[in-house]
Amino acid sequence: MSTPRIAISAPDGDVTYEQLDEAASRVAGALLAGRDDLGGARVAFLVPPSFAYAAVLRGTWRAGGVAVPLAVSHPPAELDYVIRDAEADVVVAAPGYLPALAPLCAAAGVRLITTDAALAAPALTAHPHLGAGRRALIIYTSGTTGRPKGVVTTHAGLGAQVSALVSAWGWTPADRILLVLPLHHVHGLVNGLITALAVGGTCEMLPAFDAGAVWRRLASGDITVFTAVPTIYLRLIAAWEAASPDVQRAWSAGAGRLRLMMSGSAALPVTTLERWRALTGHTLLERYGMTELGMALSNPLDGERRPGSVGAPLPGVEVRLVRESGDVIPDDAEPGELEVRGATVFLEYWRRPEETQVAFREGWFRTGDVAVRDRGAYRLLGRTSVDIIKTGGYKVSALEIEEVLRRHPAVAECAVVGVADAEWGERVSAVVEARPDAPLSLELLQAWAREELAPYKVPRALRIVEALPRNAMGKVVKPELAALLATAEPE
Ligand code: MLC
Ligand code: AMP
Repeated sequence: MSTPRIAISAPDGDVTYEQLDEAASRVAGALLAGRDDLGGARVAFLVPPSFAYAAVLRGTWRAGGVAVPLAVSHPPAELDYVIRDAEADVVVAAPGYLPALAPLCAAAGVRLITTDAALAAPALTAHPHLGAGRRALIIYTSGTTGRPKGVVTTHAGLGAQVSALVSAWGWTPADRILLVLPLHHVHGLVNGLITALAVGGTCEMLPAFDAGAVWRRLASGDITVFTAVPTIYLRLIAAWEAASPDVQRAWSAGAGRLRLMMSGSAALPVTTLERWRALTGHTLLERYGMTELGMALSNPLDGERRPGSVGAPLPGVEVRLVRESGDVIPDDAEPGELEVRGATVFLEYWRRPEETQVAFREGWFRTGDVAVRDRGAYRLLGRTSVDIIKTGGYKVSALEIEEVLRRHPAVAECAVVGVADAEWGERVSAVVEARPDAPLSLELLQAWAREELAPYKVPRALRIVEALPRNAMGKVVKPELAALLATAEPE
């Protein structure tokens, strides 16, 4: 008799596909609470990386619900925003998060259940029919218009995203991915968890990123696939350099046995790619994606992986480059905005029809990323908006942070930008016009912002100025701020 396949290996145990299936049916039963079909009701859930997380995700779908993963790193203000914006029908929480969520759910009038209760419910026996066009997932992402928006993907869209990855990256049931990324974004959730489960592989989850723990697991010989953001590779390189020569040898040899190591969510510096190759023998496979698209461009599994390039369109994905005028760019070498079309593209921004409409041009999704094509492969050059920051692989809206800072009593006006940073890619930085008679320091402002914002959105560098640089129209000139902040030490 063959040993049953392990679906999830996580801090709360190793579970087989059969056990996961049974657990998902219990969660579905708890969510439905006697109804036949959730009919697209939103199920928000705050669950750390675990078997319970996968059971809630699958249980939500089995019951006909739309999964809205909440971020374990977010303070109550951001959780409250998502629960309300998504108009969640129910919130499922790991028991440790009850104290934070109970008051929010009570105030919003939303049902709150624990993962323990959901996993102990009687298993559902009859499932609602799930048409592929039904909404499956809402992931919140920042944009250039204030507060985060919910990106809605259907079951068909998710299926197309996963199929593209399985065929491009050669996923098989023999794969075991080591997952250390947060599960409220597509990199960890779709590329990691959902794809591994879709092929019948194993998803091994660590509770959070820890460089030593990751190296030990990479060196174990059990792992076949690893994916991370550039900041994580830098942390792993730093840990390797601090280790003894024996440990270094063991780690390098073990990591060299994986079949695939990938980087994405932010630009991979060529120096990081080269250092990683020297340590492990792997040329990281860099790819480009977005919450609205899943993955769109990728270097090849077999064949030349070009440093500094994000490769060619994945199967089923069409891309084009467009001038500001809207003309499509026919040739290599001329940069333009990257636009994407295909079955992987999201359905809509949740309850934001106007923002959904302007995000598309002639049926093509406008990414806001500027790229150039070179012999069939694409290189990213930047973004069309200075108000989008990528830090540690997280997308952050400068405008959202400015709105929060402006509420501080000592802040007369402020402007937030991303400043290039070796560790984080970009670092969230602020220039503030302080009120003349009010005391202000980085610590005070950070403490203030931490109440409202996730840690990666809190400004790390600050300049206090008498007047922000403005143009003749009175608009703050952000490029000038970047130069000012580039020389500023954290205060
Ligand atoms: C955290 N800190 C930061 C920071 N984030 N400082 C500056 N800039 C940032 N961005 C600070 C914290 O406040 C804290 O400071 C200290 O660093 C440690 O915080 P932490 O939360 O414990 O950070 P850490 O665990 O070290 O996290 C680093 C990380 C994490 C790289 C593991 O950022 C991460 O998991 N990033 C992945 C994001 C991701 O998955 N993105 C995918 C989006 S999908 P103090 O002072 O309190 O000690 C997407 C599409 C695609 O982009 O293409 O994939
Ligand atoms: P998100 O909205 O969090 O899904 O982030 C998507 C954004 O991440 C894209 O629009 C790009 O700006 C950025 N991104 C993703 N992959 C890469 C990459 N390989 N290189 C540079 N930027 C990337």
